[in-house]
Amino acid sequence: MNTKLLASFAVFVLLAAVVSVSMTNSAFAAEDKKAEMKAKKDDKKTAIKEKKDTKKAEMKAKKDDKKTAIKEKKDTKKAEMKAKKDTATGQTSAKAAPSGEALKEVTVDMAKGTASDTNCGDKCYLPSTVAVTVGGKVTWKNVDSAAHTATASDGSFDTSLVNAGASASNTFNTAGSYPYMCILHPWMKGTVTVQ
Ligand SMILES: [Cu+2]
Repeated sequence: MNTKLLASFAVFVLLAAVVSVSMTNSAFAAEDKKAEMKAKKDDKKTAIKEKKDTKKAEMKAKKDDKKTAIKEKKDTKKAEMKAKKDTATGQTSAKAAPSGEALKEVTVDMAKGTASDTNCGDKCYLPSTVAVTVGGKVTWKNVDSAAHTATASDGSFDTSLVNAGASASNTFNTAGSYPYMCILHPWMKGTVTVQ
């Protein structure tokens, strides 16, 4: 009887020991798992932060690029506006001093050598400024060896190509000042005043 009780007690103790060891083990395992999870979480956090920082830097770089592009565009526009203003001023002074009386018909020579002489100035078209009455006619006579055009800056008239030795005319029915140029040799410039 006593032996049986002792044996039962021994079995109980053994069982308790086994259970306790296994619980301790599993507690350690849980601890390990926790630590691992934390490490993983930290890694993830770091990765996310790094990604965010990279994204931020990229966005900033993009923004800076955009700013530079906008500034460059603005500068170009400014320069264009200034050039336009300068041209307008030049036209006004030409208008203020018209050369000669308005005629019903005028002939303008497309002068010799103007295809290569970029400095022909007011001697590209001869004369470079002419005045006609409303309804008047201007005839361009090409006395050069190269083809030329007389093309209005505002697109209101265009002789198109006038070959060497040929002529082309345009009738002006609306009063105003009509600056024109040669589309092949843009340094050739003239003005027709209609009054
Ligand atoms: Cu020309």
